[in-house]
Amino acid sequence: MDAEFQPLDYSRPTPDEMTARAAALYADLKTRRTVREFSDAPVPREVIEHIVHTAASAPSGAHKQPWTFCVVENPAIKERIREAAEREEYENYHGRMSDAWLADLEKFGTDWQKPFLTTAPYLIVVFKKAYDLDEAGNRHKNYYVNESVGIACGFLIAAIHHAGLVTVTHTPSPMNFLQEVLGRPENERAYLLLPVGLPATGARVPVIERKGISQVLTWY
Ligand code: IYR
Repeated sequence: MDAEFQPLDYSRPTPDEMTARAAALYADLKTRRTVREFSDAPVPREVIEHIVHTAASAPSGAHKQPWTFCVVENPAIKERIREAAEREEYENYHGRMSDAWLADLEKFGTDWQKPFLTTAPYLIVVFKKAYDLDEAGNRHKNYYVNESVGIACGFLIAAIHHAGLVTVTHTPSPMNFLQEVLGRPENERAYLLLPVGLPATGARVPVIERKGISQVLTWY
């Protein structure tokens, strides 16, 4: 069977337009900060829907779109997620993480307590699908699942920032409890947990520096 193609929907920018657009996106995204102090102020569902739609527009291996975005707004479910995450994080901070790791985290002031899991109006739990399950229960392989879902999460974080919201890329470890709490099917594995909302009034962030362009870019 022949593949079906259509013309690319595209308009070519001038070099000046390209430069201006690239610079404008950098100017916006460089102000993004990971925030751990959230306001409980409500955020329209519609905003979250656009953000998730943006994430789901990411490229993926063989266009399998191997992801599910679960948005939790129910306070009782947020509470259960917080309890389970804090139980795991307590163990992480009291023995499972190396001294070097704990030292690397010192400047972020993190600990096992995760109040943002109940304060933020939404928790977006991203699941990766190692394979797809059809109605008959047959497995269909997905490709480059980690790369695909990682790229989608990059889109997601950029979209959250662009909307004027904040998040923290939370990776409770292990995070299989999320599959259980949310009753996800067997082919889904939790990948990232992103609380989303407005920053708390007076929220503070650690003083950090990003690498300069010459430290991250090498021309050949
Ligand atoms: N998952 C833990 C620990 C943690 C690990 C890294 I790497 C960080 O950049 C931040 C935290 C936690 O969420 O506290």
